[in-house]
Amino acid sequence: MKKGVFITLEGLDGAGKTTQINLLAAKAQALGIATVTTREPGGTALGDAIRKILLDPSYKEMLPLTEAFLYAASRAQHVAEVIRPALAAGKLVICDRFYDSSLAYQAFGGGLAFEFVRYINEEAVKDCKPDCTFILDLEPRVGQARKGQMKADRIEQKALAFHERVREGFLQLAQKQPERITVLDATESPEAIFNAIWAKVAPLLGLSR
Ligand code: T5A
Repeated sequence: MKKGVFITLEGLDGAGKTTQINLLAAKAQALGIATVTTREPGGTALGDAIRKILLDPSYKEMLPLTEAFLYAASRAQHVAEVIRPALAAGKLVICDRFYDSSLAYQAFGGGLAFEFVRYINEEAVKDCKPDCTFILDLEPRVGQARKGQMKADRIEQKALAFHERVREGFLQLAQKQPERITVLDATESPEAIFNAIWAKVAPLLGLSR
């Protein structure tokens, strides 16, 4: 069924995902490639409503389990409404965070059983898996410093140790699936990072670099 190309960007908050997604989408569109950019949590009306709940700092009591179900719920809706139809139409889909964020944040960071988080997300996405994933890796402090004075959301307010575990989780995921996941040094310049991303994405689009 899948005809398009599905790319995901992952990493800690402030790693530069949005910056790279904008560069990648602009390049693809300039080449005439039909492109959809989207994000998680969110990407649909229901998903955006779930996003508000998930990131609202006033819900301090939210259990890791509640969090995991809400991210998976947003993802199921997103796959069905946006990602799967766009791929079926042959489009390039670039998504800011996906499945791997739940494994890194809710399992490695939040301490939920890895197999449980994997299971509910397998149910959410079924066969709709990324062709290629980039993890923009950096120290949590660097990402937080980049975000500067912006008001931290509920996840960003978690302790530094949480974000260290998330980072380690992302790196372990990349070690397990090197054919899909590429780790990039997020402290390089945006241009250097983009060149590394394009070198992997261009062949997937049937283009030479
Ligand atoms: N979450 C999400 C889960 O816990 N489980 C899940 O399953 C999912 C899907 C989402 C939160 O939810 C959590 C993770 C998150 O905590 P969000 O608002 O979507 O929250 O936040 P992020 O995805 O983290 O997005 P951010 O905007 O925080 O970070 P980006 O997009 O990675 O970074 P970007 O591009 O906005 O850049 C940040 C700053 O750095 C600069 C930019 O100009 C900008 O000022 N910058 C660079 N500076 C130096 N060198 C570079 N190479 C730079 N690239 C960008």
